[in-house]
Amino acid sequence: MFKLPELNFNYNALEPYIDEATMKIHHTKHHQAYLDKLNAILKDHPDLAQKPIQELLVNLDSLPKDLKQAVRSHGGGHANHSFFWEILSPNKQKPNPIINKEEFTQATLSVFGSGWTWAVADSKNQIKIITTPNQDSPVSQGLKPILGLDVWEHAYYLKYQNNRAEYIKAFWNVINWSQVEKNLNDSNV
Ligand code: MN3
Repeated sequence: MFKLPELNFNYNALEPYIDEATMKIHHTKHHQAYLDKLNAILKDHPDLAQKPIQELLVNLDSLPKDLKQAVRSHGGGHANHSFFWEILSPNKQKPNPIINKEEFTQATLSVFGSGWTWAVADSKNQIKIITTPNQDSPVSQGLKPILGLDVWEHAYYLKYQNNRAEYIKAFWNVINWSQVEKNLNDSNV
């Protein structure tokens, strides 16, 4: 069974950039919903349910056909949110210039519908900015996520409504740059 990870900070800790209600609903309702569906899908597959979620996402094609899309969506949702909570911090830190803020911002503004923006490292450890639709994980493309931003409306609508640009600007104040550094140096995808 996959479990909801605890946050390293309180729901109100990212105020005023990300509001308490959004954090609470996002963690306990949205993330939990991906988990509930993932666990339901894998109920009869204990061998798969005990693997790290990244391992399932890296090898989507090796999954039984009837599970592939469901793991992609709900497993991706679980992995992406678990990753996202880790790269947030209430303690303002010095940005790492390895990630181009302007490029990341433009990519985020370009996401049509629901999706994510990522800074990823490719197999040669080159940093790229990409976006993925829905809950697709970069690891399914063989890319290692370094930084990620949830661009689903549930991540910002309560406070920012349609103003995604303000949400992106706010995000830059709550990035856990030491975790970004850790992701960068992590040898695993
Ligand atoms: Mn979300």
